[in-house]
Amino acid sequence: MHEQRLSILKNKMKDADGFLMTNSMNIGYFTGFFPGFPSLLFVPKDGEAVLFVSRADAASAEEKCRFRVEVVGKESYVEKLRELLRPGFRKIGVEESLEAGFFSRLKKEFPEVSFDFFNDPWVIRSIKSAEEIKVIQKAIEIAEAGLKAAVEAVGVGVRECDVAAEAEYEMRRLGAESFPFDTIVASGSRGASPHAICGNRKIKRGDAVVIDLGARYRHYCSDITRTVIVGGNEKMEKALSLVISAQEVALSMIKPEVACSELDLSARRILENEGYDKYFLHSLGHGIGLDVHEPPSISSTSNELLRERMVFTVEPGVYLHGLGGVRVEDVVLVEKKKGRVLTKLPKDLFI
Ligand SMILES: [Mn+2]
Repeated sequence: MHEQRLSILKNKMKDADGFLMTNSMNIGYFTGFFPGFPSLLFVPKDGEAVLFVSRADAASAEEKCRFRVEVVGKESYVEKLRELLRPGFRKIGVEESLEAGFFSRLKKEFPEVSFDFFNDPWVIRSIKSAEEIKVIQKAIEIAEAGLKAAVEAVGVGVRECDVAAEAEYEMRRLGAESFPFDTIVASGSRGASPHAICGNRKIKRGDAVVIDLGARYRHYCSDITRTVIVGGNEKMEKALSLVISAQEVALSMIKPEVACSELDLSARRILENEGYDKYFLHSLGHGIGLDVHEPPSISSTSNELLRERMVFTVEPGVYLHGLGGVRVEDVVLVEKKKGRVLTKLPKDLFI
């Protein structure tokens, strides 16, 4: 499997002599070993890949990495790299996320080499294998159980952080390794901010409560949002049903070759009909996998096309300043002719 992933990468190198990676998720994806400390993977176009790891990672890297492992001791990564960069290497691809300090060090140490940015590792990662889809499905099941536990905990007078605690406890019990982002429980006016985490605010009657959480399982992430309206609140209920319709329209359009921007715009148009598009403050969704946010970007400015076996979120929201917010988020898999929603939790969770 990892040999195959590396050969896909090598095929994308074109005129580059090799590819240098420091991103731990990329390294994990291509080698099978997810480093806990700074590491460097060098993949020459011709020849053997080498993973440089720190002494702290040495034992587990040797156990899990499918390729040659070199332990970096007192010497620096750059010195190790010098042994590998054969004279004649002219162009090396580096990740777009490469740390600026390390990038300028590389340019200084190897003036004869041009280091060009590539995003191929993420493009390759955006197409999921059957095995990856299974693992994501499990991460989703854990998050759904967490969300259910959160919804059961919601009530008048209950603090947001107590709702989050119930969700996280349930997810941990079900095997969540960690949480890919801070659990969001944002009630009442706090919900008007799309990324409010949870606070000490006590939930009141009439509040819309946005619950957005995820779990990490065998390195893969899930990300789900549901909004619960406590007691009645006509305005927020209307906003929520509008957001649900916007999501349904976007979901119905999913199939290979559709432009990601078109999905975003289709949801935005539904909100626009009611004059709510100006309250939709973020893009429609994002790819999900080893990272909770990865390509494809489902936004109005995205130039990517959907491809079979991409997995991403669809999460329209409406945020009314001073009043509150509503958002629903599901994870979808692109199949041959349509999108398959991997999330099963019902959407209209009025209580
Ligand atoms: Mn999300």
